[in-house]
Amino acid sequence: MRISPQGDFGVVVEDFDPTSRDDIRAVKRTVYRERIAVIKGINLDPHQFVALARGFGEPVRYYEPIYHHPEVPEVFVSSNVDTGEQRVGVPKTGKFWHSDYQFMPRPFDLTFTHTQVVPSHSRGTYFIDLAAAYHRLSPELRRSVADTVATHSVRRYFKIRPSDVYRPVSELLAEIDRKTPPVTMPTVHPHPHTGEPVVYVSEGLTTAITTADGTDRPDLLHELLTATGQLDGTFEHPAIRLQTFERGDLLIWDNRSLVHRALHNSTCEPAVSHRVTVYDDEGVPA
Ligand code: 7UC
Ligand code: FE
Repeated sequence: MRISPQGDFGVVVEDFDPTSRDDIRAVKRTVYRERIAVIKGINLDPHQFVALARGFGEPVRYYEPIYHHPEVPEVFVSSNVDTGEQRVGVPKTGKFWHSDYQFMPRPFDLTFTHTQVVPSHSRGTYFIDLAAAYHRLSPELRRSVADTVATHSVRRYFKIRPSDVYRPVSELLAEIDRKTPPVTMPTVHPHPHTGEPVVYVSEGLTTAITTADGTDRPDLLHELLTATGQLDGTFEHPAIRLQTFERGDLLIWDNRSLVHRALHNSTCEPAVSHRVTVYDDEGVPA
């Protein structure tokens, strides 16, 4: 196996052997240090994909079944291919800055994506490193957010399911609040595996920043989103990286230090991607 820098962000992995504990350990260590690994030359069916991810942690089924692969529910399918009654997966997923399961009590540790159908252009994922972003905050802003908490909710980006047609929207919103009540975490908290401070906020899912005495501070949320680059509609902010991929690539990223945002092409070209997310109770291997 060979691991080499991708450029200024992430690594490229060649000749990875998913059955080798040593290879898995080395890739995992690299992902927690470099945030993203692109494994080249891999073609896995959904069963094999979950088996590979299981080498890194415990695969978790997404809580909403409309995303599940029909044979392997641990595989989350993002697809714009409309096959009518037979539709598999959900189109235009993650088209907003977020971290996966940021709105749940425990966000995923690692996300794996394996693109099945790659359009010829305008498909990729933007990333921002929120551990690096913490170090770039001004000392004043760092002090202002020190004792605050951030609230996260999926409310704004919950996708209407086919079964929601003709339902009153108030009933749907009540269901969202019941199944996924807003979660609160310290705005800056140590990365669960590396201990680095992470300013874990996103434009799509963070709804509020609140001080220790209970004051809502929308101004601080706005400042943090601006400082981290998440309000830049041109995507030219220096903190934003565009990760592109080709068929046979498998992306692994550290979901607790990164926010990401999908770039979906606006043409009618088919695009299908498989995803598996895991909880990693082992952490960074020695
Ligand atoms: O359809 C989507 O954009 C899914 C999103 C609300 N959640 C992805 C996740 O893993 O948190
Ligand atoms: Fe995502």
